[in-house]
Amino acid sequence: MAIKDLPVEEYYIPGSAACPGCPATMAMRTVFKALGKNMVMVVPACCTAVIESLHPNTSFNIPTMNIAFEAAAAGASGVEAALRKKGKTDTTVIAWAGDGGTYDIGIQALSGALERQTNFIYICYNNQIYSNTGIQRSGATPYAAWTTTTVGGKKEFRKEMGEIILAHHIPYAAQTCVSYPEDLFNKVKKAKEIKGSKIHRDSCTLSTWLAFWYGADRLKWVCLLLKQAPGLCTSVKMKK
Ligand SMILES: Cc1ncc(C[n+]2csc(CCOP(=O)(O)OP(=O)(O)O)c2C)c(N)n1
Ligand code: SF4
Repeated sequence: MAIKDLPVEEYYIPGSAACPGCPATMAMRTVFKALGKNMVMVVPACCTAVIESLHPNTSFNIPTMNIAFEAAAAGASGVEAALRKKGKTDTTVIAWAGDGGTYDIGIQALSGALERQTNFIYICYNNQIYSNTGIQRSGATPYAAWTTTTVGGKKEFRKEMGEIILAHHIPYAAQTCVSYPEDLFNKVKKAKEIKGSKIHRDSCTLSTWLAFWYGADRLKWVCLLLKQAPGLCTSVKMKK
């Protein structure tokens, strides 16, 4: 899938409150194209809750539910259960959270949802810091990185979240980088397709986890230039 072949429909529309050039919004636009209109998005406290724009305006042309910082996976589990009860099994439920909301405060809800094999796609957009509140360190911040709470450089190594996710035995987990939009598109599309085929085959439900990395904001252009810096911007499939 080349960039010129991506669907022309736009569900990320003008009016966004993101920083100009925000990689999270570039990725979101691609994810929306991969999933199409029939989706519901659940967003905890993070930059994306601001990017959406102030009520009553919105830059998302899809139903979106905002929820507390720690509750993305729990909220998405509830939305998925409600849709299933109504027989709307063709709607994709997507939880979209930052690394703070995933590696740190949201990990309990995420682990529970994965262990229950919840039928949703969870996407962590990993800028490796708490952006929305001004560059504090998170569990995803790399060793030695500067943040406002690690002024001398972070002394700890980041969590290996991919390995934690894989330990939940979910059928698909992947990571990608915003500098590879085709890769991101294909992986999200695949995540959606796996759900469909599995449901047809044995009626089980499954969870999908995707993460993309773009480096801390001040490093994002370095990332884009280097394309693939080991440990910072990776584009490898973790498990199928
Ligand atoms: C319980 C709770 N603690 C703190 C906050 C304040 N808060 C809002 S967004 C945020 C940082 C989110 O970081 P991350 O999940 O990495 O997303 P990003 O801001 O980078 O998009 C914090 C600390 C909050 N909303 N709720
Ligand atoms: S701080 Fe970073 S993630 Fe947040 S809107 Fe700006 S560029 Fe995007």
